Amino acid sequence: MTTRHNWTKEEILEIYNKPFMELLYEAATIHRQHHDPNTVQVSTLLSIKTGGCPEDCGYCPQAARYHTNVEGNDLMSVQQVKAQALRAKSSGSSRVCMGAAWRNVKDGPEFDQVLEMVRTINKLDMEVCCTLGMVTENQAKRLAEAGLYAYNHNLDTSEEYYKEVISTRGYEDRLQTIENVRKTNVTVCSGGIIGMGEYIEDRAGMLVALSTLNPQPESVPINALVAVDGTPMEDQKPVEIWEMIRMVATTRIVMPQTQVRLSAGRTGMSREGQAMCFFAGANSIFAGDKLLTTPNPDVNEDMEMFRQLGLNPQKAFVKAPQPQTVEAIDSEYAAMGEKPKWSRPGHTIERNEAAKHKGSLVSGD
Ligand code: SAM
Ligand code: DTB
Ligand code: SF4
Repeated sequence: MTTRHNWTKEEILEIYNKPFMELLYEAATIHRQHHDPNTVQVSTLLSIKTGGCPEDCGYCPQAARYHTNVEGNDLMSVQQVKAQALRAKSSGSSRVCMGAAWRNVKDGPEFDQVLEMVRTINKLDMEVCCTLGMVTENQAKRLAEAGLYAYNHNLDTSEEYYKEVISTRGYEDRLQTIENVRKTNVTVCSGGIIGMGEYIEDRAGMLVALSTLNPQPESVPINALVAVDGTPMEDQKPVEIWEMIRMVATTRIVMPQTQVRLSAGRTGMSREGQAMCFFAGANSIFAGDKLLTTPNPDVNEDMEMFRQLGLNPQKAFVKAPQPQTVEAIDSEYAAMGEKPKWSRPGHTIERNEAAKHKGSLVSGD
């Protein structure tokens, strides 16, 4: 079967709403045609710069404006990152994903330090992924030359619902960053979150946006919202496992070649539930005792689950070759004088405003 890039919302909704057993069977069949069903890619998350983010993403504990218990940290050192990457490798991880609570990458010493982290991890023969917010074409190129394997930049939800979740940037900006990464050899990791109060139509809308990209993202993370106290979404009800399985299965069917990543929210899922997700086509996970700031299953528990299910961690670089580090000529980039024009829609989102003021009312007595 060839990969289609013209899925419609109606078609995707029809798949999502199929009788459960039909959906599972169809997804599992497609999964087996394209992947080894017993192999799961394991990626370790590392928050290299935590908290203090200027954005207003309604789900995010790292947004400075909400009153969460996240402790902000400066950028980690290259040595700290190397030590963590070695630990991750010894526990069976083939990829390290470094996250920064930034709106976008800014050229300068901090970006240079991130480039050095990328070079260092690539030299350990691990796949390196970064999620640093919006990047320009030049920045994507510099990351590629440092040896970056993947860039994570989520669409999060449908274009329509995005406006109700974030006001400090637009959907177009997200798509533009993905396009910038696509101009390099770096693979694209882009997915979203379910359980933010969206309609099923929004889930389908997000899958339309992702599956009509050509090529489709090599990796699609499906996160279940982790509702964190102090964020505008603190009261959202947890996603039911059935919804997660349906979302994974539908993603697998419309993006047969992609690695579907069972992402945030695994601490709330039973082993049986996760096994159903793997059966429905999930073939990668985020490992590590923490995601970026919230809990994740213990690494040993995950390894025990793998043993129980007969799953094997995927080796590094089986899907795409190891990137070669190219000596970057920084002056060339400086001469380009690139000035990114990221948007700032700035409309008002009631629940985001309320969350911003809530903490000050409590502590302001
Ligand atoms: N600042 C960068 C950005 O926004 O692209 C990178 C880090 S950001 C934390 C990466 C992704 O984590 C978000 O796009 C979102 O999909 C996911 N995420 C953040 N908070 C979450 C939460 N509470 N529950 C589930 N996923 C979450
Ligand atoms: C993704 O889609 N999920 C990961 C990764 N990409 C960077 C992050 C999940 C973050 C969950 C909330 C937190 O731990 O702060
Ligand atoms: Fe900042 Fe990223 Fe969190 Fe949004 S999701 S507040 S951009 S760290």
